Amino acid sequence: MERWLALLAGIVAVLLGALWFWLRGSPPSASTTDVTSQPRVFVVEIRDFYFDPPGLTLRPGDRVIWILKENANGDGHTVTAYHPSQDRPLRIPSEAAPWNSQLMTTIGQTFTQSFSVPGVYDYFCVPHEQQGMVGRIIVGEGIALTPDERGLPAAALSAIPTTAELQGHVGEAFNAIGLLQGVLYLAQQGQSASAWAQLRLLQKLVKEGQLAVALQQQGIQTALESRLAALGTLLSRNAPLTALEPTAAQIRTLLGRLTQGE
Ligand SMILES: [Cu+2]
Repeated sequence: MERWLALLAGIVAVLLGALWFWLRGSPPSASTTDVTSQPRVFVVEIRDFYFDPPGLTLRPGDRVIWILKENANGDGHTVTAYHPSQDRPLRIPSEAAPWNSQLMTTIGQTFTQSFSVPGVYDYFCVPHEQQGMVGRIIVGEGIALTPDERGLPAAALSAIPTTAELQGHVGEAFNAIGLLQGVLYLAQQGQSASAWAQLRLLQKLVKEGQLAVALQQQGIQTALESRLAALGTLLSRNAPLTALEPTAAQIRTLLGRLTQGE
């Protein structure tokens, strides 16, 4: 009889635990998997006439999704690797395959690229390369970074983040912006467990390393952490994108303070 009571008590405890998770709204998978090793989703917004963020530092396996956000002139934008196949000098690892999104003209249109070969990747927008619409992605750690800037127009040279910037707190702030935009994208796609896991990565990023130091120097680390917690609360309630956006914009503004005037 006592064994049955113990079993019953065990079942009740499990059910209460499940109920607690359900009420809290946080997917159990997100709290049990190791969020630091899974592939991440970075979103780069395509605007008139720049990529936001203009640089990222990835681990092999990470995914980048570019989303067309602005097209005021109607001439569209592209996401195109610097490669001889595009009549440009080779500015991606020689073993990596080149890519070209073709002209994107519909707001909300996306282009996705996963990165596995370590190295430095430079890309540009075909119609607006001469206006400095370019970006740089570093994949992997401990890469010999000897940026050879031959073959870039002057406007592109002044707009492209340097490899030193990308490996410092500016690069970490760019990564945080890309991850934040990725959180919104995942939430919008209904992938709430992934959005939640990625938000935790973001929270970890602002607590550690060069980004944490830079935020402390600006006196905005606590404010940023509180906004991230607020975003987490909204996510756990499955709030619609329109409800997430104001908080995300506040986070974006705080992170932007670290990337200006560099
Ligand atoms: Cu463009």
